[in-house]
Amino acid sequence: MALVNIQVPDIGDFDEVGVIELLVKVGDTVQAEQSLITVESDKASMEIPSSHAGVLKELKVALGDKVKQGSVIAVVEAADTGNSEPKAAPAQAAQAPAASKSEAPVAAPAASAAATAPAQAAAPSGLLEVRVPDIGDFKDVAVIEILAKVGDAVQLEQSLFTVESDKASMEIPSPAAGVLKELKVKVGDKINIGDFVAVLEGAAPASAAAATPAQAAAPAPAAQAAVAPAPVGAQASVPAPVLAAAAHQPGAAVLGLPHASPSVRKFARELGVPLAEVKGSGAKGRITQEDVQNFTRAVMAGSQRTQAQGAAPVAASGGGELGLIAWPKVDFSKFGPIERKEMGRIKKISGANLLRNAVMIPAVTNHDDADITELEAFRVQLNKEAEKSKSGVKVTMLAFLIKACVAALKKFPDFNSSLDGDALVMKNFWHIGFAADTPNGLMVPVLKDADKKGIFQISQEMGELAKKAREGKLSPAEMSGASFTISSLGGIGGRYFTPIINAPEVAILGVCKSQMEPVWNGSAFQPRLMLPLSLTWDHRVIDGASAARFNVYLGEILGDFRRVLL
Ligand code: CAO
Repeated sequence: MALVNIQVPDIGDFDEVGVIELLVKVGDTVQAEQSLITVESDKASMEIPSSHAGVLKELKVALGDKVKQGSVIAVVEAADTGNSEPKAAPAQAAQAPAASKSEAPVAAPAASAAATAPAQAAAPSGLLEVRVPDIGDFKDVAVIEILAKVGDAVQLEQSLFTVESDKASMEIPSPAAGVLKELKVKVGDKINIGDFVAVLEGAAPASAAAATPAQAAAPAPAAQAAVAPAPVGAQASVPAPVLAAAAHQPGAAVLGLPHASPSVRKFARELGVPLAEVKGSGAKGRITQEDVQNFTRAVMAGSQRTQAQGAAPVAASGGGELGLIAWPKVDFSKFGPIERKEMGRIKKISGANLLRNAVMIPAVTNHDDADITELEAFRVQLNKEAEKSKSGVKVTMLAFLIKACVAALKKFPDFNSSLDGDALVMKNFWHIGFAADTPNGLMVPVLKDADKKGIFQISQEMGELAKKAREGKLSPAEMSGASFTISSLGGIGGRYFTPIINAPEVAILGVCKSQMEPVWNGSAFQPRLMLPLSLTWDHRVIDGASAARFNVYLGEILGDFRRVLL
């Protein structure tokens, strides 16, 4: 019996990764290769295995800690040497994780893999053959989950399906944005590098791909894909499979550790769903996104309780939970003809996010009106001038609203923050998301650095982003980083509504259609163009008085736009 430090092995180019899951506790008997913790970067999640069998004496990391190669994560009182002994000598395994590369959580194949990676062939008709990228040394890996269906508009890097070997599970990403015309694999199929797995139509390979089609369309070598995020510039053209569960050994299954792909794990974490309590309906009990959604629905409906909630009846819990009755299940066909239509992927994803945000945020909405009579006249004049000069940039009210919101956010910085535990993360950037109605559902492109841009530039970029959104061509980067969001229904109609906050932001502005109204000026009613504003805010961060002040200030700027300069 000897005490052995368990260190983070070679995890490739990742400098520091966050601990997102503790899979064992002190006192547990662990197997060699059994996963102890899960770490995650923005590209991959990996389980860090124990190099030795024995009893866990100490866990040296907590959730949220950052670790890197060589960090000691646990101390194991190692069992007798024998079958359970790792292949590398203990001293080596403990001191030089890189040396035992074959036992590292993610095998890093030789760089020459890039040369052998198959190109994605672009057919002349605008069809793109999608082939399996370099997935390292894995052969005949099984498809365990299909994540997109024929007809779906898929984004660049959107995962199409998940494969799993005994060492890792990976999501195979789309090498371009486009419409999925054909999916040539089904659950249970075995695939290898280079296999022709799907056809995309209208695919727009990223710019680098256009420059050198054969090379750029080739997926990232697995060495990069597995352990190192491609440099930012290269990401768009070389989608990297996301790797996880690198050391899934039979021991893990014995322990009943949840079996799920990285995206499902992330999804579950976002919703706060304990994966260990979810019953998987996929192959070999794998937990799918739908299982997580069903679990959430069941909890919301009160028919399922998490272990954390315990088995106490809701009434006895002092009302601290959502003790809702079950969702009504009605056979509508009894009342007339019906048709069942499955919801699209974007709707499903945004639905889950909206539900979480609606349930978890104590949100309040303040309604107000802004007098935009002069501003609208100015906007009309600008558009006339643009028409004459053929500059082509059309200015809508939303561009002014973005600029006005930046001014209000600067005056009331709490509205430009995010809640992180007991702290507020104040953002010194002003990236404004705006809801866009698209054939696939609601998307929120983000206009970056709105504070540094003029009305024309904002209008132009907004038009481009909205077009991309409607065509399903927005990249993940174009949809992330917002510090505040505006949802404008002004082009459609309506008076007021209560928008749901786009977490982790803390406020959102809803805007409806302006209309002429009689407004009392102290001596007479005057016809004024009034814009209805609905500001929803997180009451944990903001209070009603600040929200009222924010709306008043916004109204003052929209009423006299020169104030934006003050
Ligand atoms: N009051 C009166 N008219 C308005 C207005 C307002 N508040 N806002 C826009 N309009 C007018 C525009 O001036 C334009 O008029 P013309 O065609 O005569 O010039 C017309 O309405 C259409 O504008 P638009 O909607 O194309 O442009 P926009 O910049 O206002 O909005 C976008 C762009 C992408 C936000 C919008 O097209 C959109 O998708 N809105 C829906 C957002 C949504 O779904 N929100 C709900 C989220 S919660 O489910």
